[in-house]
Amino acid sequence: MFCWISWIFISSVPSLSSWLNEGFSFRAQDVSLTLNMAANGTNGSTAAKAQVVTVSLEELREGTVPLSALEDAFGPTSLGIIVVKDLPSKFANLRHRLLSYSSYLANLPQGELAKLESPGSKYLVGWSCGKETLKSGHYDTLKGSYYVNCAPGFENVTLQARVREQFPCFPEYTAPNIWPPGDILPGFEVTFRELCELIIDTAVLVARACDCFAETNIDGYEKGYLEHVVRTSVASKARLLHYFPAAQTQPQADGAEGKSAAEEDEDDWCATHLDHGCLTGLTSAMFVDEATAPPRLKGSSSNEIPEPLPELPSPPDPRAGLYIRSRAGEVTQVKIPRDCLAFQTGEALQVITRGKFRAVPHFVRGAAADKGAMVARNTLAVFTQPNLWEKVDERRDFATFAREIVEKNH
Ligand SMILES: O=C(O)CCC(=O)C(=O)O
Ligand SMILES: [Fe+2]
Repeated sequence: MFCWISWIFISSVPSLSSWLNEGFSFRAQDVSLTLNMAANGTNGSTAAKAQVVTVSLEELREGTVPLSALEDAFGPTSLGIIVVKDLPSKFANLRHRLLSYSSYLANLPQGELAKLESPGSKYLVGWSCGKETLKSGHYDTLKGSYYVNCAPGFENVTLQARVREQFPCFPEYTAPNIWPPGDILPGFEVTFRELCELIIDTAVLVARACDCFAETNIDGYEKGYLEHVVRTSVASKARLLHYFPAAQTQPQADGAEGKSAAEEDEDDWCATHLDHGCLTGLTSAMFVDEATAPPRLKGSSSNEIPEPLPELPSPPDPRAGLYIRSRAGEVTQVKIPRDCLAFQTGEALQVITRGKFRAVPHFVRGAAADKGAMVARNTLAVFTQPNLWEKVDERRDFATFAREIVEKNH
C-alpha cells in the first residue's frame, strides 16, 4: 500500500535505523540536477554537493542506459532517485496546467470539495484534506490531495467490479474515481489523465531498464517482470498535492499547524516515509503566489478552461521542498528540473529486486511562515504499484504485502 496509508493510520513511520546506519557513498553519473546535502540535517552547516543520475527518454527507449547508472540511481548506496530529461514537448505545458488546477481545485467552495470526497475508499480517492494524521498527532490540514486511480485499464467497469469482488477489503485500490463536474472545473480530468499517461509510459521505460539490471544481477529474476507489473497495473494511483499557503493554515488554537517551519520539525509538510509501490513518478513542484494570482474560477456555468497560473521562479523559502534521507542519515534536498520527471523507489520495488534497489525515505519541508505567506506548493506524484494479485516475492502477493505494511505501521 502507499505511503498515504501510513499517514492515515499512524503518526510516524516505523524505524528505518537498521539500514539507515549503513555506509553512504555516491557515485555520480550524468549530472544535471543539483542537490544540497547537509550532514547534520537541513540546518547543518557542512553543505556539500552531490549529484543524481539523469538519463534521457531516448536512452531509455533505446535501452542504452548503462547498468552502472541504474545501480548508481537505485542501488544500496544511492539516493534512490533517477531523473528523466528530454521528455515529449507537450510535457511542460501539461505540468503547468495540471499543477495550476491544483490551486483552483483546493480553492473551490468547501461544499463542492465535500462532494468530491470518498469515505468508502478511506479518502484515498478524490479530495482528501484533514483526514491523515501528522507526526504531531494533529490532523493534516496543511495540504489537500486529489487521488485518482490513473491506470487507463482501470476504466473498464467489468474489470473494476471483478477486482472489487475478489479484494473486498481493499476499497482504497478498487473504489471508482470521482471527478469534479466539467462545469465546476472544466478540463481538469482530461489534463490529469494526459499527464498521468505520459508519466506511466515513462515509468514503464524506467522499469524496463531496472529489469535489465535485475536480470543480470539477481539469480532467478523473471525476465521483464517489473515492466510487466508497471505496464499492466490497474492499481497505479496519482496524487495531486496542494500545500496551502502558510497564511491559510495558521494560527490554530493549539495545533502544530500554526507554527512556522523554522519552529517545526524539518518534515512538517509531509513526514518521512517510504512509498509503497514500485516507482513513484514526481514532477518538479510549482510555487504559486495566490495573492497576486488568485485561483478563482470565472463562474460555474462558463465552462471556460482556467488560465494556468504564473509560476514563481523559485520557492519563497529555499529550504522548502522535497528531501531524501540517505542510509547514513544524511539529508539531501532534491530539486527536480521543471522540464524533467523524477522516479524514486518504493517498498514493492525493494522486495521485487530482493533488496538490490532500496526504497527511499523522503519528506517535505514547509516554507517558513514569514516567507511567502500566500505562496502555495503544487505537485504531482504517480505511484506505480503492482496489481493486488501480483507476486512481490515467492511468498506474497501485493495484497498480502500491503496488509503487512499497514499492520507493521500500526
Ligand atoms: O510533495 C512532494 O514533493 C512529495 C509527496 C510525497 O512524497 C508523497 O505523496 O508520497
Ligand atoms: Fe512519498
